[in-house]
Amino acid sequence: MTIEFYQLGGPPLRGTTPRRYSVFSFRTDMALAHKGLPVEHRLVKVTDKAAIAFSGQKKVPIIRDGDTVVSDSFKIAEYLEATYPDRPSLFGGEAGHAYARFFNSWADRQLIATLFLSLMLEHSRTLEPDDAAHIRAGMEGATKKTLEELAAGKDKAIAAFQKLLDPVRSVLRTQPFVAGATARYPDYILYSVLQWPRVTSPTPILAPDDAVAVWFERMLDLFDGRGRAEPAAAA
Ligand SMILES: N[C@@H](CCC(=O)N[C@@H](CS)C(=O)NCC(=O)O)C(=O)O
Repeated sequence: MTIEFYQLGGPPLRGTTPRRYSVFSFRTDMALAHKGLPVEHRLVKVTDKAAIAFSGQKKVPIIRDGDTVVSDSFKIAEYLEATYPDRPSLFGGEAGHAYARFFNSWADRQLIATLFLSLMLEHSRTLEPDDAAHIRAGMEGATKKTLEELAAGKDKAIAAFQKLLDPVRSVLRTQPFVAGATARYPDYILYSVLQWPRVTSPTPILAPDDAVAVWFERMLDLFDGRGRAEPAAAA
């Protein structure tokens, strides 16, 4: 059965295909590709809460698999792993599941928290006016700073983000992927954290020879270049 996958969509950066820009949905997108499941993509505006009211909450990603509706990217990964055990494993067993849970928490609380607010001004400029106003109100309400004030901290935020990635650089010296010999869910988490800036801001976040940037290029090539197909802000 085809799985319906709801994520955020906005005006194309170039061409005619609407751009996708939900960081957490980039994880789900790769998780579904990893499992090789048939997917129907549904893009929704961030302001269109009516389109996702069936899920009983206001955020994406959401999947609908038959009668089952699951929201929250990590819960979706757990659902896919439990429901489709005969497909390639996202976690690689119980220890891998625990590692992915840690990695998810680290990425959200450290990586995203350090970098993303400083890119929200550029991000909002790529959206339709109502969606941009929604993002501005949400971010400024949460931080009590304007998007312009947050953007002024961009260089510092990028430097701090690069430093946070040091353990990943160390791990990538001994294995090709964050999760080991092959890409699994922790790789998709980190991929999402780099894919969002890639499609949001023309400012490079990593030097091209950074081991994490080299790994990210490999991630963009997975599943027939699924990630690379999303237009980069800098191109
Ligand atoms: N912990 C959730 C976070 C989901 C989330 O924050 N999604 C954002 C898009 S990336 C959203 O839908 N925001 C709705 C809004 O800002 O109104 C997950 O991992 O899925």
